[in-house]
Amino acid sequence: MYLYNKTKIYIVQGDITKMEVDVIVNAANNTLLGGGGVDGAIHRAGGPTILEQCKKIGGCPTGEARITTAGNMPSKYVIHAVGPIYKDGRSNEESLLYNAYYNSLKLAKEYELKTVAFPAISTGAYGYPKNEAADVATKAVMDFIDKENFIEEVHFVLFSQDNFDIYKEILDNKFKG
Ligand code: AR6
Repeated sequence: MYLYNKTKIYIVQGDITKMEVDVIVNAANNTLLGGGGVDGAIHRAGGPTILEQCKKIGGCPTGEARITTAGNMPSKYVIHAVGPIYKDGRSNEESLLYNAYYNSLKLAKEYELKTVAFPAISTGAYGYPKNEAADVATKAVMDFIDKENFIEEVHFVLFSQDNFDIYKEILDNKFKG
């Protein structure tokens, strides 16, 4: 655990659908109608009420986020955030990924959700290099904490060992000394 201002930041290796937090974040696509990866896992674990709500919302632009309840999962809500598809690193990917994290936390605050779990958005099917994505994710979260004193816990839930190791190295470095 890392303590940043008053917010606890955790890195966890595992399945985000199992997290007992107020809200888990999904790595969704513009349609919000489900897909593979963490999106598929969330819709499977949460059940059909999530898709029903997503259909009513009607989509989400890249870099933004929308909220539904969490169906059968232990969390209360799901924030569906849309990260960028990685092209060449010069197509606004960094600010779109940053915004996906930052806007998710804004929405969590709006709904008074104090404990939040994130996956590594865009690092699977969307091909964002994992190291760079982890830099952006940790920066966006820490910037939000700097500006808005609200979130109590942020959990970065990494499915793979390599992504866990990347986050550990980045956070150890940020917090050393
Ligand atoms: N818990 C936590 N992380 C997971 C889980 C899980 N259960 N399953 C996979 N991951 P991806 P993207 C990790 O592809 O790159 C979908 O089809 C995975 O190892 O899920 O943002 C959507 O509908 C990877 O590190 O999301 C979109 O069309 C990370 O989650 C598209 O994929 C993100 O991989 C979005 O692509």
